[in-house]
Amino acid sequence: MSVIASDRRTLVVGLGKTGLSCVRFLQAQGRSVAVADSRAEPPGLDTLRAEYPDVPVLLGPFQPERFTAYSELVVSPGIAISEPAIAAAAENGARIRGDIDLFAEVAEAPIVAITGSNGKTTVTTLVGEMARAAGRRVEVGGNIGTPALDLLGRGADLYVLELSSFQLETTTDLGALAATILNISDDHMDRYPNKMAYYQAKQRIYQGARHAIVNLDDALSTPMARDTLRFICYGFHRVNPETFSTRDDDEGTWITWGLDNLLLTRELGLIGHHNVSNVMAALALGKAAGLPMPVMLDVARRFRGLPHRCEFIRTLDGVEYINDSKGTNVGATVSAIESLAPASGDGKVVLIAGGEGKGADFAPLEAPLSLHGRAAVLIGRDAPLLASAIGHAVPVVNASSLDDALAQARRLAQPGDRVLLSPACASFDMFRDYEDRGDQFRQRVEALS
Ligand code: UMA
Ligand code: ADP
Repeated sequence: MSVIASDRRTLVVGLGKTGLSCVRFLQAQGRSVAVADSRAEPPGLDTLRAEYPDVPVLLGPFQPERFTAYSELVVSPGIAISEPAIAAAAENGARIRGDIDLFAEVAEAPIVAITGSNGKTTVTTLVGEMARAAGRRVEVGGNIGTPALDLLGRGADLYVLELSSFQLETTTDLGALAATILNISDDHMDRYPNKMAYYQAKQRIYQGARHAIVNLDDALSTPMARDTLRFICYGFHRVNPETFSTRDDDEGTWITWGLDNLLLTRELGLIGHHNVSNVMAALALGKAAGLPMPVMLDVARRFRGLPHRCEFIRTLDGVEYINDSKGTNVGATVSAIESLAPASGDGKVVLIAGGEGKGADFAPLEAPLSLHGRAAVLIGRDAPLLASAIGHAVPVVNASSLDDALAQARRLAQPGDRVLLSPACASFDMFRDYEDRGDQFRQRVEALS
């Protein structure tokens, strides 16, 4: 119809938050756009029609013959670029981009860019808080919530962006002041043909960067192409110059920079070994961005973490209840179990896990559960897969609902134990999202008597 015949050359694919931000940006630049979404009623449709009644919208299944009419596609992160209609447009010579690619071209201030399988939101928030405390006009966005393009025009002197592999696969030459891959473990294996493809998408964060922040405890965080990158490294128990690390002495465990003690880990408002790693990453990113060390350390002491991430709820009958609903992949749950296993006495972890596993291999859960697990209570679609992966490590029971899971976990836990909701899975089979899952868990735990 008229869209195909027209001279509109940019197609925004996807009409969620990102799609809307792209339309606003492209229209402000005077470029005419059309929008496609495979859903009959995409979330941003009413807003789009109210703001831009003239922008054509293609709804319903993507059709290759329609997409090939455009010379540029700006694709939302929720859509795989392997979609046949997108692949057909690419084969036809169309440029395939994403919102971060548009953003990088016009960003008005340096970018600190953070990706990784786990810890992105924690580190992004920490760096944002550090920059704010240092008096910088910082804007924080990306996968964390506010689309990057919506951060433009606010007078920022620094951007801190959380970036997903989905956003990075459509981004070329980001040119960040400081970039990091915090860690790599399996995630989104339902979207990638293999681990390498997921890893390569993450590596794109280093393209054109000035500083690479490298996690010495995860070799996969090292840039594949080094070019002119300057490294700032971090990792546990290293004594290297230009490196954030840790060192034990009579007073406890210190976070260090080179030979200097900076602060004791027990001073941190965050709990868990993985969060010490996150704090070191934030300090390294902040250092690359020129933030003063005393201000950063002060924020590290005050920052108490975000809801649904190893969040302490209450102690009942000598058992602590922890909400780690954001533990949505195997790596996150492994680190939550290891970080939260009671350090002294006979205390163990009763794990509540399950949901949509996104094609992940659950085998890495076996070892930490053998060491630290009392039992596992399984919920959701992939409970049988989990049961076969961890059934030799701990006693496993199935639960039909979150209420049932909590009742069973309470029955199984002994004084000194921790009941940990860290599902290693996405939530969509039983809940609206991970926040809904965590909120429901918190409410039920608070109501226990
Ligand atoms: N969808 C369709 N058809 C379409 C377009 C989208 O079915 O035509 C579906 C997608 O498959 C997906 C959902 O709609 O299930 C949302 O996709 P989207 O790309 O429209 O999402 P936005 O609302 O634009 O939100 C996106 C990020 N979402 C995804 O990557 C799925 C948000 O990250 C991000 O906060 C926002 O941009 C702003 O940058 C969310 C997320 O879940 C929190 N991210 C994943 C994660 O953290 O694991 C990567
Ligand atoms: P992301 O934004 O990457 O999902 P979050 O900061 O929201 O990361 O943390 C999500 C979960 O990942 C946490 O609840 C915790 O279980 C786990 N996690 C956080 N930081 C790390 C880390 N550095 N290494 C491993 N797991 C982590």
